[in-house]
Amino acid sequence: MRRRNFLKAAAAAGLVSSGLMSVSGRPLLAQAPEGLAEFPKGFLWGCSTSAYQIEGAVTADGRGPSVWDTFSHSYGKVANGDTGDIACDHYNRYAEDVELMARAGMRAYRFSVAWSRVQPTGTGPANAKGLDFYDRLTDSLLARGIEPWPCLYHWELPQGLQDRGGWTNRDIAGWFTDYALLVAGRIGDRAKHWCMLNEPSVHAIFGHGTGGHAPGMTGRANCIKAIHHQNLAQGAALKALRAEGGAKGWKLGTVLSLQPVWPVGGLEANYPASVMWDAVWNRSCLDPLFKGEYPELLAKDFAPLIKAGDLATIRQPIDFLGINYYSRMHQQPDPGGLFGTGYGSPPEGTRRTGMEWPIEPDGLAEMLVELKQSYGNPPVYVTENGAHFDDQPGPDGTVRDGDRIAFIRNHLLHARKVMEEEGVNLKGWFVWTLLDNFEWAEGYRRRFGLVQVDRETMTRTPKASYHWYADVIRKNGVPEGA
Ligand code: GCO
Repeated sequence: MRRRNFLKAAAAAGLVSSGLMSVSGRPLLAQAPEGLAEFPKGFLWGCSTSAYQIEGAVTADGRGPSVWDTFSHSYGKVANGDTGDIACDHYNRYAEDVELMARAGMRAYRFSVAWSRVQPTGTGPANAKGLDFYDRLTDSLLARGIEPWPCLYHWELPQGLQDRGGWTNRDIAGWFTDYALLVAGRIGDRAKHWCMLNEPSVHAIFGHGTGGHAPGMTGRANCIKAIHHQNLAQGAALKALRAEGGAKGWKLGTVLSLQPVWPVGGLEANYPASVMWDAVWNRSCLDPLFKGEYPELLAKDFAPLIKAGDLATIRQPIDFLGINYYSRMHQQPDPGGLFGTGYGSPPEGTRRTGMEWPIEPDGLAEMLVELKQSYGNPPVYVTENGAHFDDQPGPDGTVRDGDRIAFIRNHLLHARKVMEEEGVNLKGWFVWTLLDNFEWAEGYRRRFGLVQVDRETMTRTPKASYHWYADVIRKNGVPEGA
């Protein structure tokens, strides 16, 4: 079975790395007269952010501390000692940020809700003032014709819940569901698209396995617990929201980081490591959600945690799947790694972003095809794609971030190709991200924004990529050569 998967991945890779022409030489992209790779009518264009990375105002209006407050204030955890205390001051400047999105023509905005604004210690009655912020934000988005896409959890657990074990405590499924209902009860009359979690496997791996992210827990067992309990919480919340939201027309989904995993150098010896890492990173959340089972390779890890009914709770119908894609991962054996695997190099000659992540836009196409072939071709939105490059303002103060433009452009073109050629069900695109922001353990030294933020004055200055993306939205396609 392992070998079959590998061959399938290799076939998909061949399929998508053959350039932008079909074998017959027929151009695969719809070419408008002016040379535009057009997207289908109604394709949804927007951007994504997350609360801790942009909001700041960490003690405003009764917000309680989250694990990221604790972590970023612990010595040596974040580059340069940066914290999200001020971040982009979006809490106070949200109207200006909504205006920036509107001026670019964006029609959807995925933002996350900070649980500890809503329930300062994680359980109990709602803090009305905290919810007021998301109420104001929702109204201001709708006033500019932008669909609000709230994401209920983007990694900032209330510290009060971490003190009770956080994601290693299975009671969190109930805590999360109560919280989800409070948020949906407040803005669900206007917000129709709901994302449950952001990248649960990544949160489990870095936050609970390797300890490089908040809450800084470590070990394979904690990582596995965090995966299972996030899956369970997601299932319970989906079920509860589905019961409430039928009449309100809610569209329910979740967001996973999906990155094809390849064996370093294509070597047979590295193949088991790649399959193992694929199971942890991708399939430990995909498989239980779509198939009601964990990957065979991890069955022993999960077995002690699974109680009767858990897998049925996790396997919920969803209206859409959000996928965050940045690169492939290349794995090889590493006895010191959490699952006996470790990162290795991509094929020689592969370019990299400022994060050192390989630039592999065909990996997105590969993943979209895999979702079609193995998971029933669900409606998919790319809910994050973008890049950090060390772009600096030129003498006139503007940032000409050609690398970022090329990055997003190439990912769009590869996605477009498999939409047309393979019939993958891609419905929209959310660039990561609007603003240069707090990039977790990397602090502010990494900048993914379409808009530059001056850290002293908080002045927002659109980069060249912002104007380019606005043009893509206006044309509903990627202009040739741009
Ligand atoms: C993640 C998150 C974002 C990141 C982005 C760039 O994937 O880590 O969803 O919060 O900032 O992906 O690393």
